[in-house]
Amino acid sequence: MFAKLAVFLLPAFVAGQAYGPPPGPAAPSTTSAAAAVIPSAPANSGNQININVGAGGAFIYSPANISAPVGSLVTFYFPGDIPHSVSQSTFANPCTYLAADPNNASAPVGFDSGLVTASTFTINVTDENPIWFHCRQLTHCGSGMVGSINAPLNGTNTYANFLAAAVALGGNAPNVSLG
Ligand SMILES: *[C@@H]1O[C@H](CO)[C@@H](O)[C@H](O)[C@H]1NC(C)=O
Ligand SMILES: *[C@@H]1O[C@H](CO)[C@@H](O)[C@H](O)[C@H]1NC(C)=O
Ligand SMILES: *[C@@H]1O[C@H](CO)[C@@H](O)[C@H](O)[C@H]1NC(C)=O
Ligand SMILES: *[C@@H]1O[C@H](CO)[C@@H](O)[C@H](O)[C@H]1NC(C)=O
Ligand SMILES: *[C@@H]1O[C@H](CO)[C@@H](O)[C@H](O)[C@H]1NC(C)=O
Ligand SMILES: [Cu+2]
Repeated sequence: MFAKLAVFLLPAFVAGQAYGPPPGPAAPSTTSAAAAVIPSAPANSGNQININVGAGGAFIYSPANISAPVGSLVTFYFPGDIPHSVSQSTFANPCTYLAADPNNASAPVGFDSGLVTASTFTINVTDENPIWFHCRQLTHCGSGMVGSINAPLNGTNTYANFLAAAVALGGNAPNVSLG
């Protein structure tokens, strides 16, 4: 039931997401050439939820699995010096970027931070549907660098199953070049 529901809702939830550069004055600069790193994510406050990407050199999002009410802003901090990304995928294909469909201009296109360091990237949570994402740096997704927002807590489409599917791909996870 959960699998069918999530697949059915996918176009709607993708269309409902808004994402882009970090909003507001609190976000640190992403353009300083002198600073190779930025601070780790500050504590959550109000509707602002923060996630570290690759903190301490580990190939993980911390936390990797969150719930975020509609209206939340989820900001990813990239405090380390190894390039990582936050790239939207689907439950069915955890390590495959949800790229534009050249045959369907109205098909959903996933968010992608790019492979970056010393940066932040913010997603606006505009509906309750699950959001699945991965790191598209070579080998990272297949080693378990995936995350979810509002994943179902039970049934098939849980974060635990998403993570297990990514790890099962391992070295067979697709390598993409998005330029
Ligand atoms: C995300 O939400 C913030 C605060 O509500 C708003 O300032 C910003 O423009 C939104 N970003 C996008 C890409 O919709
Ligand atoms: C194109 O994508 C839209 C949005 O996901 C979908 O509703 C439509 O059925 C797709 N069209 C084709 C021909 O696949
Ligand atoms: C499954 O999770 C939903 C919330 O996501 C909850 O309402 C429901 O009671 C849970 N069912 C079981 C069997 O744990
Ligand atoms: C994911 O987060 C939910 C709470 O939002 C928690 O109940 C669940 O156990 C977590 N799953 C894993 C695999 O960490
Ligand atoms: C992706 O690249 C990594 C590192 O070069 C390699 O180990 C892996 O086999 C590649 N995966 C595929 C599916 O080509
Ligand atoms: Cu990574």
